[in-house]
Amino acid sequence: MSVRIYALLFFTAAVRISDAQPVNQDESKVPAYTLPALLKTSSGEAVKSVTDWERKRRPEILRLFEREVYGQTPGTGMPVSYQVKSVEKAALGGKATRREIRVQFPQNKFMDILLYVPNDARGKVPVFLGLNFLGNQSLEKDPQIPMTASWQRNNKGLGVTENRATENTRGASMLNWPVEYILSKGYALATIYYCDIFPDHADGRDASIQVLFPDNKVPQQEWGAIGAWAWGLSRAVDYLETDPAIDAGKVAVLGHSRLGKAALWAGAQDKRFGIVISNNSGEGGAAITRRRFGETIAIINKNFPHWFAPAYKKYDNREDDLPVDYHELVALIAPRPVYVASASEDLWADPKGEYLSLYHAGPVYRLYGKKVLDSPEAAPAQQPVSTDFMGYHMREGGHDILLYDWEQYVKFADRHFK
Ligand code: GTR
Repeated sequence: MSVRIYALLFFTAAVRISDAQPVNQDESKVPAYTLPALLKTSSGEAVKSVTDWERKRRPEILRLFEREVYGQTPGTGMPVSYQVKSVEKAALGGKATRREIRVQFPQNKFMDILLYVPNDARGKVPVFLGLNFLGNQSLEKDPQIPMTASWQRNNKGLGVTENRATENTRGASMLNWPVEYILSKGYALATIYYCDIFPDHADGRDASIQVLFPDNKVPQQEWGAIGAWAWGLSRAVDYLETDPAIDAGKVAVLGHSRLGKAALWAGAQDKRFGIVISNNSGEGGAAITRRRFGETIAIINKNFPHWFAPAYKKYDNREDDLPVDYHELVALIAPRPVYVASASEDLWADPKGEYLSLYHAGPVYRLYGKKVLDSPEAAPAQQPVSTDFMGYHMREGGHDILLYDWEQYVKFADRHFK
């Protein structure tokens, strides 16, 4: 099954639940809105330099996303150990070494990193890192990749019942993870099953890594699943920094859809991510929420009550009261390279709104002297646009991550990592 079908299950649910709140997919009905000023502090001071941005405005915006959107991410101070679970030196017909590394947290919590490194690499290699939807065994039809035992959403098509992955999921995400292509371009690939970190359902918290942080409970600001997934991505970098095959100064984090939201939030908080890529992340990710085009805050909070901090529910149907918008999430990544991608038929995620976050983050990149994307119009489908530090494309087609998307990410990463 591709991610597309998987997402469709949620999409139909969302449309049904939102009967009471019409979903707008008509550009002419996007209301007039004013974005929160990126370069003005909450006390009204103009932000004129990188120093002003880094000392005053950036921390302010980061705090607002913690308080009002994703919740607070706790620190790291806990014992963690790494255990190699399996090694195959002749994976992909001898082209790669495949390892699986268990990141063991206290209380028997863990996440398993599946790591491919090209065998013809000379020295340390840059790496793409992203969470996956169906388990590490879904990347390849290879019986040696251990089947995830973590919670999985039941799925008739894949024969998943009782929330446990089955053999049918082996290789089920191959179209989304063109492993050989990525390796052939000189990159390693690291991935983790997202439900190792937080099982993606409303009652997932008790089985998630969040139980390791019983004190992380400022009322209304408790972190949601997106915060936990982002935290897991940072723990993966902790590991990659110890791996002699990997150039941990060159980690490109990426994610599709809900995992694109997590990638952006991870990239915003943790400067070790050298490139941040959002694939069809939509509402609560790259899309400007004030446009109220496609999915809205009320819909996402209703369908996925566990994704965000409780505080985010205050903004159901009140987008204009949210003290941030998502161009500011992208701006938190500056001056590191950032890439946003949409799909032409993925109106639910608001392609135009996804582009506009990138466009409106431009002033911060300009503060750093970086060239920005300066057209307010999203580029047409299949015509990627980029500067060295900002990239965008709209793939023809639906909500998914496919080879075409990866080709653009590799090209963009090459400019910095090669
Ligand atoms: C949708 C959800 C989106 C997006 C997507 C996915 O149903 O409304 O925000 O995250 O799921 O993750 O595939």
